Amino acid sequence: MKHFPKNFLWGTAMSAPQTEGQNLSFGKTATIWDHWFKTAQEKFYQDQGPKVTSDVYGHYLEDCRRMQAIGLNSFRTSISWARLLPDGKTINPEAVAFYRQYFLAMLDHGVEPIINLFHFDTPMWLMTRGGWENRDSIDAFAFYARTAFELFGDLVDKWTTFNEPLVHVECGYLYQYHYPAVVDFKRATQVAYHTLLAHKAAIKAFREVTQTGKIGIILNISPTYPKSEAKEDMLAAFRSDLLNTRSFLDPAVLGTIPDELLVLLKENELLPETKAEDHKLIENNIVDFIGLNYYQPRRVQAPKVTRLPAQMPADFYQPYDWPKKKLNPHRGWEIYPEALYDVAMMMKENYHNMPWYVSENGMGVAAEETFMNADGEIEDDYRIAFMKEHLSYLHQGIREGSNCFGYHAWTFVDCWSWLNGYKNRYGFYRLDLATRERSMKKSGRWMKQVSENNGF
Ligand code: BGP
Repeated sequence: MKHFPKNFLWGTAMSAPQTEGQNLSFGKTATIWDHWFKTAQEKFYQDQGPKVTSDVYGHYLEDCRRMQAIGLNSFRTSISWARLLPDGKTINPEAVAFYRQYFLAMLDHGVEPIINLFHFDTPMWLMTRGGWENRDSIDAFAFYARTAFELFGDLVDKWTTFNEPLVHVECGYLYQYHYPAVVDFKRATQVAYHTLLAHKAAIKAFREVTQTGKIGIILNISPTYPKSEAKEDMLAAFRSDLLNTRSFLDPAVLGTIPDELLVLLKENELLPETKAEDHKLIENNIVDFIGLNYYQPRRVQAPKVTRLPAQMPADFYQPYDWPKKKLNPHRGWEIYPEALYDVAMMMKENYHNMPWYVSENGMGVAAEETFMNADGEIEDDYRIAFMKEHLSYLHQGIREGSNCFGYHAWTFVDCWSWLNGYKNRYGFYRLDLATRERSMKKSGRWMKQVSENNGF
């Protein structure tokens, strides 16, 4: 039996744009996703867009009951910025009523809310002004954050600023999976820098508004493993970690941007525009905790040819296809649970053992109906095995002193996944796309036992 620490958080994560529905009603204005679906619908899997998603707007009360039914004591979702502040300035009373009822329903069902402010859903009113390339985005986000803390601070103790801030940067400005789908390394670093400052400005606002709650940030973590110990491969791995991990984790926890990162960006003419006062904002405004989303490792090797200045991250490191890898063929991601132990040790050794939790981990599988038994239950034994393995390595890290306080699975009810629509399912509950009904999967029953026993 593997026991987890007392008061360990067992829960799931979701986000506003992937679940709420009512995308252009009750006062909400368009985000980049609503706009992109309208203008480039063919990019989206089976034309599935952000309009209805899982209709949490109409189901949140029963959903909170369902969380309780499988023993979950916590839950992360996000507020939609474009719903709360449809023009960036004016508070939408319908949004306030909705979120208050939603958060109250969580509390009534013994589920602690962890509320995130940004999950890839840039409002269009901001995007038409240049989005995160515009320095005004920092103040706009800080105003939104302060408004949310003031409106919901009596119901919410744990907050996070951004979910995976690097993802909206790389998908929007390098790899074309998010709007505006441009490819420009220099613009990407500017967007990243403003995002970092927006995070810091939100922490500053939080400390001014409240003395009681806790605030953190959710980062995607893909620990880097080099192909070999050759100097060139090791350098590639070091640079990958600089760009993909330390770029946000160091400033969030340590209050510094790594010198090596600044040198690398400078050499490659990629430094963003900055102001002298930024330094103080970055140095102060340290988080209380970190959330880490872990799905897959990153295996790299030295690039065969390098361009100077670099045009893409591939000029610093290239993917290495490890022949022994275990693969989730649906999502195309490697399954490597061992990395969770390495992540736990990284937090302990390099980040003052700051409190942290696994804020997402899970397995997306297509055509799950093929695993449905005669009673209509999805027998997702692969998901149970996946989580058990990951939890085992996490447990080892905790036993060795890493300060991890929870495990949140992605996700609660199957949700809409950006360009992939409802292709890959992740939930403890299955979503019927025709009726929006939810039904518990075998993994939901399993999770109930795990949380009841605080281990397995
Ligand atoms: C994370 C995101 C989530 C979610 C998840 C699963 O990166 O925070 O929003 O989507 O990945 O990935 P996907 O939906 O791309 O399969």
